[in-house]
Amino acid sequence: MSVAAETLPRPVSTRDTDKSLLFQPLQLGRLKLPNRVVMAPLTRSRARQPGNVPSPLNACYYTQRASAGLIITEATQVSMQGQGYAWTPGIHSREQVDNWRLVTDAVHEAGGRIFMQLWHVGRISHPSLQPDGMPPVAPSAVRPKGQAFIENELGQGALVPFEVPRALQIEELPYIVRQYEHGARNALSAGFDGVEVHGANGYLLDQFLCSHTNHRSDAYGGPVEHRARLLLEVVDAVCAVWGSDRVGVRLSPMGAANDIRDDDPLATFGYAAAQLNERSLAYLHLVNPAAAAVERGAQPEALPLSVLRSMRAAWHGPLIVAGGFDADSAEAWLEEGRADAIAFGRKFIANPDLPQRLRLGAALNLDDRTTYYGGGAKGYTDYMSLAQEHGEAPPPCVDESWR
Ligand code: 8OZ
Repeated sequence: MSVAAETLPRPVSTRDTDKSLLFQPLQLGRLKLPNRVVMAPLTRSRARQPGNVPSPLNACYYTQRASAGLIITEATQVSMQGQGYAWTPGIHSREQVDNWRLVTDAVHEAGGRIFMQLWHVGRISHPSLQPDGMPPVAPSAVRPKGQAFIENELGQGALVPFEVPRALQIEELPYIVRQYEHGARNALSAGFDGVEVHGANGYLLDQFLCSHTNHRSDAYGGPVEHRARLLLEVVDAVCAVWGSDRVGVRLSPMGAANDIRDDDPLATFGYAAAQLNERSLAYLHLVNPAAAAVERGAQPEALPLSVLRSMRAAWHGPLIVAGGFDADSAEAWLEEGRADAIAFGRKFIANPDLPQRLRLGAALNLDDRTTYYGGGAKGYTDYMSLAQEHGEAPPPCVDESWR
């Protein structure tokens, strides 16, 4: 997109954007990012049905955001068992792979870079989303507090209480690793630039990692060396497909999403960071624990930042941090060396041209929470770029027939 500078509003920020670290390039494994404004993985529940297949509308949404230093896709289930919400896309069927190819081609054509986030939800699911209506699987049979988001008989989204998951037997764990490996292979054939293993936010790998959800007494439970084993086996299997310099991992130290909790986050996440460091991955991606604490209404404690500091010390590669950043706090974190790139979620939902807006200090569109999950173009592809607001670019694609 090209916009004559004089048609744009004057920057309101006093920041010197020429010196801004957000707009310095960054080498991330094999990939060189033109800026450090990363699009965070964002569940939007708009895959085409039946089959949870990416649609041209999804391709339009990602392509609109191709100016991000890196796009990380919405969490994408590696198997039917890995699905936990209505209408999320998968990467386990031929049709899904073929249609993700349309997304990656369109993003590349627009000059962007895109990693796929590989996902297995574990217990954060519901029998209605599982093969043969089976209970969801987990490290231990511990029911999460809260509700699952499913599709009801009328085809609408509905919240229903979680049920007790089935504890995986140790003999089944190689099959879990194979699901991720299969997803990783499929992502490779779909033309992605790399993959991110979703080890955050209370899903399967986090359920194994954290003490409150993992009550196992075998080689995958108990001490942190055991609880981290599945995560590391998955990462190693995915690296064998992609090469470690095209693999990132996302963790959420001290997160509370999806009823997750760990007794000793400093030890657990310090160990995970040190083990991942040995694998020379493209990046580590953290959900800022302090932002997570604020989100759940807790006082921002001192501990979250010490967890972050200890992970930064143990992990020597590029670090992406996400969670409630604005232009100034993002810049400050980069300047202070707390992170190498910043991931933006909600701001990217409402601002397809977020890097340009941040660079110019332009006003940001506000996101509409009521259109986060499910539906079509509304609240998805109809947010305007600056160029569109100024009549310098065609209006956004909102063709509902694409669904
Ligand atoms: C919000 C709603 C549904 C899923 C995550 C994949 O927290 C998610 C998610 C977020 O990582």
